[in-house]
Amino acid sequence: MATAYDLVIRNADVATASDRFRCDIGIRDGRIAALGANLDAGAEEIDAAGMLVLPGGVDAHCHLDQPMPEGMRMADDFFTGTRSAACGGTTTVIPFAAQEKGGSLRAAVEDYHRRADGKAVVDYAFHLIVADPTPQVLNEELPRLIREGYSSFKIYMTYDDLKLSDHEILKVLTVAREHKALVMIHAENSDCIAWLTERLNDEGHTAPKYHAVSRPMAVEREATHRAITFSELADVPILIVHVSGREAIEQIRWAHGRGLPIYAETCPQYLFLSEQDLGGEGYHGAKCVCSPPPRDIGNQRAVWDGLAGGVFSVFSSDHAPFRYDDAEGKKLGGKEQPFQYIPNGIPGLETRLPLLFSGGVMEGRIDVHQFVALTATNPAKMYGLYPRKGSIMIGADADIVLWDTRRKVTIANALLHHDVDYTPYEGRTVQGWPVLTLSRGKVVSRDQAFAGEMGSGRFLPCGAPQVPRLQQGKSI
Ligand code: DUC
Ligand code: ZN
Ligand code: ZN
Repeated sequence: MATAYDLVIRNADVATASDRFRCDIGIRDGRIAALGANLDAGAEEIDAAGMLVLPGGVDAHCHLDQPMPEGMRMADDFFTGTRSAACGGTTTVIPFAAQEKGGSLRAAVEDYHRRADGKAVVDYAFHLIVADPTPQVLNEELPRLIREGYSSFKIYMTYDDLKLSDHEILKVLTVAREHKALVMIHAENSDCIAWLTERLNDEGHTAPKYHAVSRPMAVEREATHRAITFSELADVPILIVHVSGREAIEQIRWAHGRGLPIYAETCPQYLFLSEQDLGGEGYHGAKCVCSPPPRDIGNQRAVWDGLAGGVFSVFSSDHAPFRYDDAEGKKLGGKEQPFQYIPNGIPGLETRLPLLFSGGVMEGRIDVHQFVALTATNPAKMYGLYPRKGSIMIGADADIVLWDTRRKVTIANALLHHDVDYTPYEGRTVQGWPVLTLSRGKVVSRDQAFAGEMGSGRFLPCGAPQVPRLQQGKSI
């Protein structure tokens, strides 16, 4: 007998960014075909009784198999990275196709497709990284790539091989405004970091903990304010990525008070790690070296308040995977390095959702709707993937996660599915875990084990970012 659906999830307690309801979910051809009571039989059925059913997570800031400077290598490729995502309840990832200075953006995109193709196990889109905004890039490559579905790009105010001058940033923002793209900004003042680093080195301070000293909040605050000013001058919305604490938040609140369209992202490391973690025994602090660095407990609280109070639109992992005990990772060249040479970044794709669910929803700091908005719906909207991704509704892809809100898990690297040899969250117990993940109606993880298939993930061209002021698109 023909069945109405390929799969029916029965007795689902569904939460979206706005609603909570009980229903069965009928899935056909990888999409949600029906939401209702007592749906007809499916070829397969899953009973979700007792589980919370949420949209699959959208991790809009993660780095996978990104080409690195000579001698350095990211630990995760598109297979291990997206496997880890799936096991942590994330069904869409948006990593970065990075232009090299002197290179073409188009070449970076083509290279990145080769890296993803046949490997990803969940769906993926690409942000671009614009490192060399030549007239050719600004006038031809970027407009064309935006039209083809690469509608967001990151620019850096620091890192010698990536940073843009203020003048260049304004030119990139002008293109974003004209062609309706969203610019993500890494806001730290490069010259201040260089000067502080020199002083620390002169005093013989080279241990990992000095990474945080070389990048204090003032450095992030100043750059955040400057980025806001550029957005105001160019009259275009921006998104400030990986906001770490109070001082940058104050600038963003100030911008909101003036009605400026400044969006902001934060990440687990600013809620669950602190500068103390960089000061661990020996070289172990290198495991938590990322930029901006984790701050202190008071700043963690400020970030929680920002999440609860609407300062932040997006919560991403900023998964930037480097192995610890590895000559291409944190021990670059096979030895312990002065802090300024330690590869920046920490793993977090798989732990992003459980950490926020536990610390946020279970501990009452945010509600489940905010959780879904921050981790799935808002990033899908902001990066032009909604309504295909980011919610549970008829017509959307069947990217669905069953959460066991009673399950307690003590995080251990041995349980995770990335290819990194540590997690900064080792030993931390969380309550609430994604026990079943569906990507377009297919099970990709079950009970903390990978159950998907290499290469089943598809590339997603992004539409125009759904960011109000960008869509109005008036010209100067
Ligand atoms: N910025 C990122 O966005 N990710 C990793 C490191 C960094 O500085
Ligand atoms: Zn960054
Ligand atoms: Zn990043």
